[in-house]
Amino acid sequence: MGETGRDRRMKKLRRCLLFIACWILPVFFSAGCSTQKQPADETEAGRNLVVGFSQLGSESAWRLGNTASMEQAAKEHGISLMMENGMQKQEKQINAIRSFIAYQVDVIVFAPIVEDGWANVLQEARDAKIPVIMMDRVINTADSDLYDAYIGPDHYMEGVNAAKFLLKKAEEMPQETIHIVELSGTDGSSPMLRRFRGFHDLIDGDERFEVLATVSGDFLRSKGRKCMENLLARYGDEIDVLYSHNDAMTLGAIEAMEEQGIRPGEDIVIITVDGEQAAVDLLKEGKINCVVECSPKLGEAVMDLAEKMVNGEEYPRNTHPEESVFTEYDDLSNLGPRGY
Ligand code: GYE
Repeated sequence: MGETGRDRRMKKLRRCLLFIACWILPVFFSAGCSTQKQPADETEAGRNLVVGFSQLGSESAWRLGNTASMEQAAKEHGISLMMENGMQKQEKQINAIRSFIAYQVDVIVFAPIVEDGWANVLQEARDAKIPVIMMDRVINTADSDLYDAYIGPDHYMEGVNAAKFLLKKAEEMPQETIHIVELSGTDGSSPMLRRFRGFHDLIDGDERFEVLATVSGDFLRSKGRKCMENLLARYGDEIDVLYSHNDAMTLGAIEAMEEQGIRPGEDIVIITVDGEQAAVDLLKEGKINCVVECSPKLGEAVMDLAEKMVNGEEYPRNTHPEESVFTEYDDLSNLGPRGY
């Protein structure tokens, strides 16, 4: 029997399907499967990037401002942000990073709650060839290849800047020995360790100063208040200066002082770190003497870097945002809203 019109049409269709199966599908799938590993410019300038972000918690206004900055910047860059909140637990952060590796995100960003204990999970990320950006805090490691870049403040310099203010202020203080109490942040965290070191490196050798006590308030307002109550009970009006590693603890400490009729900023000189709105307002009111700025607005720099990494472009290993120090000696009338 000769070929009918229907047979010819079927043959044509079969050839067409064969062509699609042999040529078009493989090309389509190979492109589709490898989008995560391809430079972002081949996937439309980062629009398809997936960033896994392990935030460490929600302990302060600084932290909330940092989370908001990451979310906002991801949105602006068209990046899908998979965010996990570690709720102040290292274990939770390690689990989050493992889940990002399993998901094969393009870039991992994490804010390490403490400096030690990351080697294994970061080695796993390296084995999976996923670049890692450390944000806000640093880790302690002999193997600097365990992460690819750091974006965040220089916490040591913040401690130095706090001490510099005190050295200036001391010139006008009448006490022969200036007694300091220190509220430190989360034990083992890089801002706690480095804000401590930077401050003590300048103060400890100077015999005008005596640090009565350093106690950890875990970067929390409630603990800052509690610690200050204890310090006041123990040292009373011996205390001349409070150096606090963050604004949240300072706000708690001020509550404790005012409850006992102590005038913050006058009876006790107050030096704090972060620069959240509430602290800057108190600086303007004279209840705080010095605010060392630490900016949480790191999102834009992080997303920019993530795109560069995936694009195979050059990028700096360390990026520190510009930060200042606001003091009672400055004219603060032009200082705009802080945004955190
Ligand atoms: O100073 C504090 C926060 O790691 C720099 O963490 C950050 C610190 C910040 O909870 O308020």
